[in-house]
Amino acid sequence: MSLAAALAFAPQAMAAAAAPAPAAAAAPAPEAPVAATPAPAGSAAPADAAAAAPVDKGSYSPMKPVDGKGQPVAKGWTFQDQYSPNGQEALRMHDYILMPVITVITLFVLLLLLLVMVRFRRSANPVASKTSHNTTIEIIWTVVPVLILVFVAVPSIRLLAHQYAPAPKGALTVKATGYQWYWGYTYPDNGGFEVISNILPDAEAIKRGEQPQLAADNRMVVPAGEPIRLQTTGSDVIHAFAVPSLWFKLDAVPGRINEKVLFIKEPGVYYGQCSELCGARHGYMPIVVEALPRAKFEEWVKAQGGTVGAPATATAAAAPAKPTPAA
Ligand SMILES: [Cu+2]
Repeated sequence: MSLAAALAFAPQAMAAAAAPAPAAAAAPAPEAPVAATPAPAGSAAPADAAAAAPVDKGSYSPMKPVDGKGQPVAKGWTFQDQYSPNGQEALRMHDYILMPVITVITLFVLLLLLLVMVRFRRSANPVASKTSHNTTIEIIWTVVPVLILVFVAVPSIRLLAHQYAPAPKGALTVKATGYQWYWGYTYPDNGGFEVISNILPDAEAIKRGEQPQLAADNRMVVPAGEPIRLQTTGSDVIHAFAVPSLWFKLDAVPGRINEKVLFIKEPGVYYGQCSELCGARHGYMPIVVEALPRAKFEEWVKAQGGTVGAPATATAAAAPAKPTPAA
């Protein structure tokens, strides 16, 4: 039960974190050199990323987000709509298994409590019973909870297994690197270029029709409808790559690569945030994933100066082609 509960509640906490930031936080911290232009000011940015930055505007323009899709909604109190198979499975489990079970048990216990308080209060029941054992009821209250736990464990373990299924051979690899305090997205299968992604100032985000605090100057663009091998790492401290509407959350740890399959069912813009307290501007390194049809994704890759169609061999070996910031 605790396993399933942990699975179900972690993203909920994220959804809460994604809720509108307090007004006080609305203004970007003054000392932060957030790059408003595509070319990041951060000196930590690898040189080749800066070279790849001048984007060919003719072939790609950022997709407009759809209200309520891939982002928090005003007064939202439950999970965001899910756009990955795992997310949909998990949401079904939450809605149709966990919540009903929790509700029924809670009401049942409340009922028993009320019954005891009313029927067995001292004035109504002056002489207390001395009964201390009842085999039948003891068997029932042992067996029934066991059955409930088994009933919950089956879909829970199945979901867990789906979430950790490895990426199929030939899946596109994308590496998300957490920096203090922005994200870098590397495409080892497409020439190894890196896109640096900084938060947009609130005014600019609103101008572009995006939610303030969640918009970024450059997005992690990926193809929709296919499994992506998403790897995460950190260059300085631990960050976490998390997108609630894609049921995706994975720590980005310096010195190691974490890996999980990201499958986005349909094109769209999906927003997330760094979800591991990583320092002063932890709250200002949003994640924006843009899923495009395969052909449009390839256009975007070419506009970044990347390559398309090369055999996806030696993808792992492609990663260390340039010095990794992680010591
Ligand atoms: Cu972070």
